[in-house]
Amino acid sequence: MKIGITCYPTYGGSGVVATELGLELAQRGHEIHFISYAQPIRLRGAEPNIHYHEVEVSRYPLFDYPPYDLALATRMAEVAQLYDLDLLHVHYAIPHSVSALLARQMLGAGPRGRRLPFVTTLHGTDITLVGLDRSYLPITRYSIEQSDGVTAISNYLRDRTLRVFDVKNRIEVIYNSVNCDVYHRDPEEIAKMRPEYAPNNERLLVHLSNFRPVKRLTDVIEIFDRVHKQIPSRLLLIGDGPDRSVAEWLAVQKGIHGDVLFLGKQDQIQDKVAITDIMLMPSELESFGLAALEAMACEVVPIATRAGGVPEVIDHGKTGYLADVGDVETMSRYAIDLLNNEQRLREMGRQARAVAMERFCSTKIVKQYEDFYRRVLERSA
Ligand code: GMT
Repeated sequence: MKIGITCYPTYGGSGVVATELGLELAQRGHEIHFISYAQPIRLRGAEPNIHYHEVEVSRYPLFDYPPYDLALATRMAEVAQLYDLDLLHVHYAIPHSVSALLARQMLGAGPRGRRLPFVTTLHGTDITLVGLDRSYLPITRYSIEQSDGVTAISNYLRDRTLRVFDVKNRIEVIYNSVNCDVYHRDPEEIAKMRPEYAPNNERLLVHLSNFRPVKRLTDVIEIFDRVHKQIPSRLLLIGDGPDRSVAEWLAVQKGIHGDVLFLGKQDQIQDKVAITDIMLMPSELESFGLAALEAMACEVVPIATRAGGVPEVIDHGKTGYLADVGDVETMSRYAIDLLNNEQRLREMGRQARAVAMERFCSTKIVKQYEDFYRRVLERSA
C-alpha cells in the first residue's frame, strides 16, 4: 500500500507512535509518505520506502495566525496525486483530520475525481483537553465522523470519545506499540553507560514527558525526594516543557538538585531508559502512557497513576504499580520497597518485558493496522 502519514513531528507520544508505525510499515514493503511541517524526530535517517514531504507555511504580515491546516490539506492532496497514495492516516485529530477531510474533497472534485480515504487515530489530549474546547469541539466531532476509519489507542479513549463527543461511527481500539528489538535491556551497554549517570552505583529512576501540568512533574520530584532520603539514588528527567523551572526550584528547595539530572529533549531515548531501574509516571491523565510501555520493554518497572488507559497497559503488582493521582506517599513506598528487593525488581522487569512483547510488540500491532487499512479501502472502493 502507499500510505500518507501526518503527525506532530516534534516531541510527544502521538508523533512517536506515528513514526514507529511508518517505519514498521515501510519494513514490511509499504510505501510511506510523511507529510508534516518538520521531519519526525524519530525517523532514523534515510530509510528504504520512507519519504518525507515538508509543508511550507507562508508567513505574510497579514497572517497573525498562519493557516497551517490549509497548507497541510493542499500538500496532502498534492502528494496523494503525485504518488498515487491509497490512503492517508492522520495521528491526532486536531487539525490533521480536518486537513485530511479537505484533501479528500479536493481530490474528489479534481479532474480524475478519485476518493482518497483517510483514517484518524485519536491519541488523548485531542479528545480529553483540546477537543473539549468549544472552539474546536464541533469541527473535531465533524472530522471524526467524516473519517473513513477511526482508531483509538485504548478502550478508555474510545469510550470517552463515544460518550463525550457522541460520535456515531465505529471506533476501533488499536493499542500503541513498542519496537521490542530497539527497546530492550542490554547488560553490556548498561555496564558501559550506567557509571556516567550513577558514578557511585546509585539507583536510577527516570521520568520522560513533555513536562506539561498533566504530567505532574512536581509529584515526580516529591516521590524522588522520599526515595532519595532512604536509598542512594539519582533521577533522570528526559524532556522539557512549561513545568521544568518549577520542578527545578522544588529540587533546589529540597536540596536534591545535585541528583536530579535534567537531560532535555532527546531524539532517541531507549539507551537512557534502559539503564534505569524504575520509571515514574504520576500523570493526572494518560490515555495510554507510551513512556511506561517503552520502559516495560526495557525491563524497567513503571510506577504510575491509575488514570485513563494506564491500567490497560500496566498490570498492578505484576508488571508495575498503580496508585491514585497525587498519592506520592504510596508511589514512593512502592519505589523504595522495590529498590530494596533486587530479586523482585528484576522479576517484575522481566514480566513487564514479557507483556510488552506479547501484547504490544510493534510487529503484532502493525498487522492490526494493515488489516484495518484493507477494510477501509474495501469499504471506500
Ligand atoms: O500528552 C502527551 O504526552 C502528548 C500526547 C501526544 O499526542 O503526543 O500523548 C497522548 O498520546 C500518547 C501516544 O498515543 C499517549 O501515550 C498518551 O497517554 C496521550 N496523553 C494523554 O492522554 C494525556
